[in-house]
Amino acid sequence: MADNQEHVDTPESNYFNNHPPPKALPKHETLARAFVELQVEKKRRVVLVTSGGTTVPLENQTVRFIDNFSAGTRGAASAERFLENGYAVIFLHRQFSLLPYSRHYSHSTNCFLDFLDESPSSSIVVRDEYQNAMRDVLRKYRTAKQNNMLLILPFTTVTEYIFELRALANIMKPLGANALFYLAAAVSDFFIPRDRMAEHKIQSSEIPSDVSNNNNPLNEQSSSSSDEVYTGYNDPQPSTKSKKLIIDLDPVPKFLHRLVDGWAPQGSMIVSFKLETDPNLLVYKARTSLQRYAHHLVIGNLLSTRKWEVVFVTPEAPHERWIRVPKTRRSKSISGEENQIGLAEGSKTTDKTQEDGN
Ligand code: 9Z3
Repeated sequence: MADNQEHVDTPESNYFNNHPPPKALPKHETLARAFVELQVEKKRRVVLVTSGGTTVPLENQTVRFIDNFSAGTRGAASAERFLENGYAVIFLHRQFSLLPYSRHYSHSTNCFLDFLDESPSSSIVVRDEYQNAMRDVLRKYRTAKQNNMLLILPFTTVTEYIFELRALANIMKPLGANALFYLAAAVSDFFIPRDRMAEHKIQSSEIPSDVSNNNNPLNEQSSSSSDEVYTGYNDPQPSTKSKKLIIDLDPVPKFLHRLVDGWAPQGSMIVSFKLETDPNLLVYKARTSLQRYAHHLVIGNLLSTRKWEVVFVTPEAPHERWIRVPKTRRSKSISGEENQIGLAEGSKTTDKTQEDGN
């Protein structure tokens, strides 16, 4: 069976069979194939870094969508560390989220214009105090580009993300043990299946049928006396009168399982992230994920402390290792950005026990 065809009747195969692939996929596949071929020739290790949040559209012609939290800092910072450590990087990121290197100058608090000045001859120059830091970033960026070490591919929706992940894993097959998957993207757990999605913008009031018979859920799915708008429902039974939008989401099939068991090359390493907000749940959820999918490493982080501490949960002892940026290193960088754990080099580690003092 070809790796990108799903013949068996599972939630994952139904997902692929019932959703069209993203329009950009053939172009991305061509770019990725050429990139991987080059890295195989050069005997380089390749990491697929996923970064940013996936969206869940409420309408096929999307005006509204649900989003997952992620600025893309973890993914972009980690991609830089991988490049510095000799990896070629496929950076699969949410369109317009942070990118390796340019992230230092593209934050809303780090606008690149603040780093520039006009010289006496009217040329645009980098201000003196930022010269060293910017030269350093520029050199690293140029080296990565000139050596064909960085391939940047965008996604927006959760469906695009999943199609891209499967295709890229398949293209990475020739890399074998030289492939690494570093899944930092914040992936939605819920979505509206395409066959239950409104085509046009969901209306909050009823549209007369002689104006439009677009699939306004209010027109189609509810009685004219109701003020509830349903989307994602097969057969809603509205009961009260209020201006509510009620959304019915399905669980996204568990693709990590398919990545580990089939899509990823034999011998490759798979690292996933677990994001929680409740400190009591984090390690439990990370362990459960590791047991369920039997991959190599789950990196757990809490929304509120994710920039300073992460926990590595592994199948091998010590099973749980906390990595923390010491308080003294949590200063702002020259570009005003706070230090953030990328690959955690130089950070302090503790086994099992959580140290105090954050
Ligand atoms: C993470 O936990 C990332 O570390 C963050 C990074 C999204 C918190 P930022 O981009 O934040 O630096 O602002 N990613 C979550 C990965 C995720 O959604 N994992 C799935 C899950 O937890 C499984 S693959 O269920």
